[in-house]
Amino acid sequence: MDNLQLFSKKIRYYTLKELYCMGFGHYGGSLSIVETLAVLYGDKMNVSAATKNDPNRDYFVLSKGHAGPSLYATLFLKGYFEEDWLYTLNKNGTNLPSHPDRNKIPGVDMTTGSLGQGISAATGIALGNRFAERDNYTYCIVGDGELNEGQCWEAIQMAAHHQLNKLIVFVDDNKMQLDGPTSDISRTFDFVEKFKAFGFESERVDGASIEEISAAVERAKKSTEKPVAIVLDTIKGQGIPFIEQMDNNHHLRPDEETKEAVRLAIEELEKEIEVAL
Ligand SMILES: Cc1ncc(C[n+]2csc(CCOP(=O)(O)OP(=O)(O)O)c2C)c(N)n1
Ligand SMILES: [Mg+2]
Repeated sequence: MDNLQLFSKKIRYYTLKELYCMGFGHYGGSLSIVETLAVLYGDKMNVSAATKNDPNRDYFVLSKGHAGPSLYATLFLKGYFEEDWLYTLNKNGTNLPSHPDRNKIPGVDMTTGSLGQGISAATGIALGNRFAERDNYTYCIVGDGELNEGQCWEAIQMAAHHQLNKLIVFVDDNKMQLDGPTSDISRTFDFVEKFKAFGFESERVDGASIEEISAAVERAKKSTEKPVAIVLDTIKGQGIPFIEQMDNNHHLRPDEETKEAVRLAIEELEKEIEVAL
């Protein structure tokens, strides 16, 4: 197992542990971005706990803020805070509310949770970095359902207008939103074609493939005039088969039987990580 595969396994393991400990939470959308977080924080992004306030670092905005638990697992693994924080997820007095809070959490660049606003902030951050003549990248993850929000398309249009080639947006196209398939609720049509029509470079990759995501980021970094949208073909609940197969895994409050299945999945991941080390 290579380093990024192992890193993604650890992110998935700690994400499940956090949610298991809390007793409920956003399982589906946290799990579908694990491989992307592994590629970004394990390889592509110029970030570290030691340089968290350096304005020349890369920036990251989790626009689909309800996936906070997998970002927190990643930031813990990168040394931004201690493990015990993870098990206070969403509890009274916690530093880790269910959605990212930049005033509480080291390594979080933007407070998110109100869908549509994160991608707008990411566009502003990328524009600010351009004005400051910085050479850094701004990365953002939006959800497919989130892209129903009109505000997203204002930001996308503005990013293209300003030729923000150092803005790289990932669309977590897991085809599901809060209460059903995105295609039933408000059809998104072809994201790649839509982003291209708005003035972005865009391509679709397998969002479970670390190799494909890595290669897409490398191609994105070659863009000289256009921002880039990488559309991730993902599965809501990705990597945990019994969760993938649920009709609705957006927010789970597991009963005893499901809790036991989550516990076994955590145990399984722990074994796989031990074998790989
Ligand atoms: C402005 C706003 N409206 C509604 C919500 C409630 N909400 C939270 S998650 C979600 C569904 C988002 O779907 P998607 O972007 O596809 O997320 P994912 O499938 O990755 O979980 C909704 C409607 C919100 N957080 N913000
Ligand atoms: Mg979705």
